[in-house]
Amino acid sequence: MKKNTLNDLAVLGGIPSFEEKIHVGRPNIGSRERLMERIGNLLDTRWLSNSGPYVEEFEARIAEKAGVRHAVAMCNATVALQIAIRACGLTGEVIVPSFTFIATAHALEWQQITPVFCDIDPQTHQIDPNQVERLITPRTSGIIGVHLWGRTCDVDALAAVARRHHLKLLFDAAHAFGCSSKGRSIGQFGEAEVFSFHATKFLNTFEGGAVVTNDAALADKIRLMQNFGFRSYDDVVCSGTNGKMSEIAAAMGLTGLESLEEFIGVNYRNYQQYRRELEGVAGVRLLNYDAADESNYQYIVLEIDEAVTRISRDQLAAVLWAENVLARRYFYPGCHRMEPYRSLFPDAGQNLPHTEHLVRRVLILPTGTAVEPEQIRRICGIVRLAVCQGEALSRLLGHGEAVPVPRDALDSAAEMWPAEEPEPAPAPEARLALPARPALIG
Ligand code: T4K
Repeated sequence: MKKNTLNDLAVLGGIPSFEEKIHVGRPNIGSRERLMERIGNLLDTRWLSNSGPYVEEFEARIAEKAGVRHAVAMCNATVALQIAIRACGLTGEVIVPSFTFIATAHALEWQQITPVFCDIDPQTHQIDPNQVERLITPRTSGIIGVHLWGRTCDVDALAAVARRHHLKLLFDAAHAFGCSSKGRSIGQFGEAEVFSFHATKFLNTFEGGAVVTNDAALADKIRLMQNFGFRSYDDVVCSGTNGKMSEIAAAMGLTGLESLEEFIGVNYRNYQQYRRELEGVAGVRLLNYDAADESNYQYIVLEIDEAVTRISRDQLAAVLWAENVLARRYFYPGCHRMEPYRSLFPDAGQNLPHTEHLVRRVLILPTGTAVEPEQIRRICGIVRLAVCQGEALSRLLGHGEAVPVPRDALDSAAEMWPAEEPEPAPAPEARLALPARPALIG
């Protein structure tokens, strides 16, 4: 149903545009037949984990795609980051952007390393290499760049800083599998790079990740560490943990890899459609992907300039949630404003003006193979209506710190999944209530 007036909006009592929730990060699923065939094989052979044939094949395919010599598949990217950090011998302080998923910072803090938060370039959202250099102290042992949204950070500038100060350089490439920078695939930079294959990533292994590197000695160390330090039966040569990827995860990954070009193609098509449909909506910027680099186009990133739209990003999020479009505020409020960092570094925000500004503007919209062009058309129609009538809508919704997300959308994680039955429009008082679970929208 096309929405023409403010009264049509569900947040003001209209019927939600979508009966089922439209998610950011809905998994791409490749060929079910191929997956079931692989699962059948692993059940037949009874080889479920510990470097089985699917994991070995998956590692070879990942290394090939990233153009590197070594890939070590893991149970998720957070553990992969922890292991890469430890294997590189990072200690003391490590410089990271605050504008990233919390796992980047936690992977350091988890092993008593202090994350030192760096600001970003407001145009690209990537870590600012100039500020990195200013944050170096005698305790600094390394830098972790993050290739946010599948765009790449300034790898050359970061490498130059790392070289000048004899620092280790790692990349959190959780978003950047299949991407490239100036003709070189992501995976080839720094000491090592870490991919995520979480369910919400465009290539998924249910849960999963990988460390890739060209350094044979480092790869060997990482492989040992992710298997308790076992060199061979009964021979533990270093401290380690359990970071292994399971065979069923690798089976999913191999199946997804067979459809990789299709996934990227759909993401690209969706991105182009969002561009077209949101063109000319004043105050709404769609982050662009540099056509000179390869990308997986897996995030649709809007920036809402409230000075122009007159409606805040949070109000727009509430409008979309009421329509059952679960747009996300990644990575609000910034790592430095989450615990334990908020208490450890209460003044960190003073050095992070661009991050502080951006976390209040960014809104991520759904894409991937689960989203149809017709749904994108309707989502953009809602954004256009809300922004074009921003001033009036903002007055009706009211301002405030609270995100006016329908309570029924926040009551439980289970309700994040598509409802069997269409949900009734929320009662007016519920619409503007404090979210019961704020963690679900940030
Ligand atoms: N570094 C960076 C820069 C990262 O972005 C991440 C992860 C990491 C490191 C760590 O990687 P992993 O250790 O996870 O491999 C999600 C993902 O869980 C997380 O992997 C991802 N980044 C982050 C950006 O997004 P949440 O807290 O937003 O997840 P959740 O449960 O709210 O799900 C997002 C949406 O996806 C929901 O609307 C529901 C939908 N969904 C989710 C799952 C799991 C589905 O439709 N199906 C599903 O199976 O963190």
